[in-house]
Amino acid sequence: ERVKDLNGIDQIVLRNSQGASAKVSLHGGQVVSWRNDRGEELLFASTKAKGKAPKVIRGGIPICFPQFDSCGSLEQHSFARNKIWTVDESPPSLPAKDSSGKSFVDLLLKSSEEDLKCWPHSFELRLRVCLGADGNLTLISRVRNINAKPFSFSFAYHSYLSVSDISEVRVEGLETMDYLDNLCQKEQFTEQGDALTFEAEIERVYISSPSCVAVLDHERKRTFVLRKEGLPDVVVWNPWEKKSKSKSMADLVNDEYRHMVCVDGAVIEKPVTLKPGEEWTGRLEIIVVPSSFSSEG
Ligand code: TA6
Repeated sequence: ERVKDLNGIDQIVLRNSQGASAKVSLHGGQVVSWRNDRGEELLFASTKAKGKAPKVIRGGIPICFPQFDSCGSLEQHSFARNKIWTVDESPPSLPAKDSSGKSFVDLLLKSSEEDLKCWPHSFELRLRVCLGADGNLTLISRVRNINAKPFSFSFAYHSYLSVSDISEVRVEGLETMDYLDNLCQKEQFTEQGDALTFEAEIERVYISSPSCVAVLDHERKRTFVLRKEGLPDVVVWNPWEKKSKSKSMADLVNDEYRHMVCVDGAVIEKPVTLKPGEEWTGRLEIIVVPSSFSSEG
């Protein structure tokens, strides 16, 4: 069904027959909520964040396109997440349910005159958000170049996962992977540990990472398994205390940083180049499994 947020912007609510739900805002095409069949919220959202247009709430899964971070000429994580998207009516009406009981919505963002001023490339970005009959969340993005010349872009599903306490979180699947450390001028290192744990601020881009990464929340006996296609990199970020108190993180209050971890399916190190008419697809599926399965689980 459709509801409205604090600013009167439409949100689409997806539900499955088990009672799980997801909520997608037309503001940025952002998944702002994903609940399991017990109604537990699986994504982090800052309590203070009030979705002020054009600022998005801090949390959920912002879509970072056509540029992740501020490594280019555009603003932090660029503009797709600050725009108002539309429901893509060409597929079946929303929220569609298909035979397997999954519920999905198709959203569309087309480059506007305003966008072309800061990023002179005509594109269509289609996002399908799907809540499976088993409660899993799948996001499929398709970027099409409808321009007359090639363009390149980076992309990330900036996923704020809700965790009991960051010091109890382990990330598996990135062992021995090379990463760029954004806290050390993006210098390249190799992961040594058997799993990534958190004792301080971390902001890393793991390059050519495996298709499957697991985020284990020890206290809640819950593991998020992220399976990705077309997204060769993984961003792992937690601001820790000092950065979370900085001006740029004004919407992270008190010790909220302890209850979130960003593990983003992304394509950053080698941006995608599309010729006119070409299309790229980036697919992320997040599965929640009980207890501390390893990433092979
Ligand atoms: O995850 C990497 C990062 O670029 C961090 O540097 C931090 O700025 C964060 O993303 C910011 O995300 P936000 O949702 O605040 O735009």
